[in-house]
Amino acid sequence: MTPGGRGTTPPGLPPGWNEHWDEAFSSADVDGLVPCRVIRIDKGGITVARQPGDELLVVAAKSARRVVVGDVCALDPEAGRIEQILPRRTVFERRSPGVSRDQLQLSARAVAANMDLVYVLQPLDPGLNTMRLARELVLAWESGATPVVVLTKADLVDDDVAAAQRAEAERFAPGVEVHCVSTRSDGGLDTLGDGRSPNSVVALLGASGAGKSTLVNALAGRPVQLVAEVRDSDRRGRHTTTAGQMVQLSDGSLLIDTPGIRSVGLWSADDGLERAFADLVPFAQQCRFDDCTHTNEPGCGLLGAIERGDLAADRVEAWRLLAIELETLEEGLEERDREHRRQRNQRARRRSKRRDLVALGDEDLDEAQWADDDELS
Ligand SMILES: Nc1nc2c(ncn2[C@@H]2O[C@H](COP(=O)(O)OP(=O)(O)OP(=O)(O)O)[C@@H](O)[C@H]2O)c(=O)[nH]1
Ligand SMILES: [Mg+2]
Ligand SMILES: [Zn+2]
Repeated sequence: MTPGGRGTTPPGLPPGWNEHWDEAFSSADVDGLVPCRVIRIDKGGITVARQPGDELLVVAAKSARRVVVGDVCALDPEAGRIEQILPRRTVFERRSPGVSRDQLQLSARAVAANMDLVYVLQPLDPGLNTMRLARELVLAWESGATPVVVLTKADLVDDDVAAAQRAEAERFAPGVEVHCVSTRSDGGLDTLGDGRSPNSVVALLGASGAGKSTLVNALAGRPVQLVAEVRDSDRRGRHTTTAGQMVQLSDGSLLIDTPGIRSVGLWSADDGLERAFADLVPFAQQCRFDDCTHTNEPGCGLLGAIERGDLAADRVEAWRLLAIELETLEEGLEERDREHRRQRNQRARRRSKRRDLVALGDEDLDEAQWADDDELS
């Protein structure tokens, strides 16, 4: 925890502690262990807080190696070792970095846990990217937390431009609160706080340069995260934040800024997709064909809704692209599982062949080896 943070957590308990964690901790098998919360993960290791203001560098037992910022854990205080991760209430997961959609080694990586809200940040300058917003909302919903859209850098655009982009964001985020903020003029930061209750945990999601760390610093009222100028040439960020960190605000709420959640590769997110596109779902259910691709079929509920003006074409297109991406991912996962099973069976067959060979006399060996080669070819 960053020194100076005043929480509403009772003394002696980790930041963001509440009845849920009380119950979860007391029903876990934690004899001799104490509760803690992971507040930073960087090259130096894992830092936890046993109470607000506390910072302790620890290690993790093998079973707890995959801790992420926000995790609530059981700590062996003598050994300085995390023994257990308590079940996560929400978790932000994304596809592992560097793994493309069509490769077999698909895997998920958790990057933040136990948040109540996800602030989805998009800068008003250079401007809203609705496709990215749609994708980020899918991920935010999928985490189990509630998304809030935060349009940043309001001081860089005229009011009418901000209003138009806000309307566009609302169109792409039905049922989600949308805020325009500026950290330069303090604009909108107070109303953003109205949605947080003491002890609520907020993760920040957004592209590099969107202003996540600047927002953390502004809300914390002190420089707790590094900030870098966006490049003038292309207005892109520089991937400044290299460690995940949880910061406590004076109202007791906790913010999580992690480099892992600025990039947004979808990971199995069917529920998230349905939540983010809840406005489309009733129309999709009207399609005449179960395997409708919503591109040219007669009796397509979505195309009909576009024609009647009930849905916007760009919104349906965003949904179609994300749905295809998820489907491709699922197929990739199935393929990966099939491949794993095939390799396992092959290894088992080879092992049993080897056992047979040992049991056979020398003169039978050649023939048996030929049989093995036949089978493999
Ligand atoms: N004018 C203006 N600039 C802002 C505002 N918020 C952020 N910036 C600038 O945007 C740039 C990027 O901000 P960061 O907070 O580092 O962005 P980030 O999202 O944390 O980026 P990564 O750590 O790379 O993921 C910095 O130059 C900030 O000063 C704002 O409200 N107004
Ligand atoms: Mg940052
Ligand atoms: Zn259809």
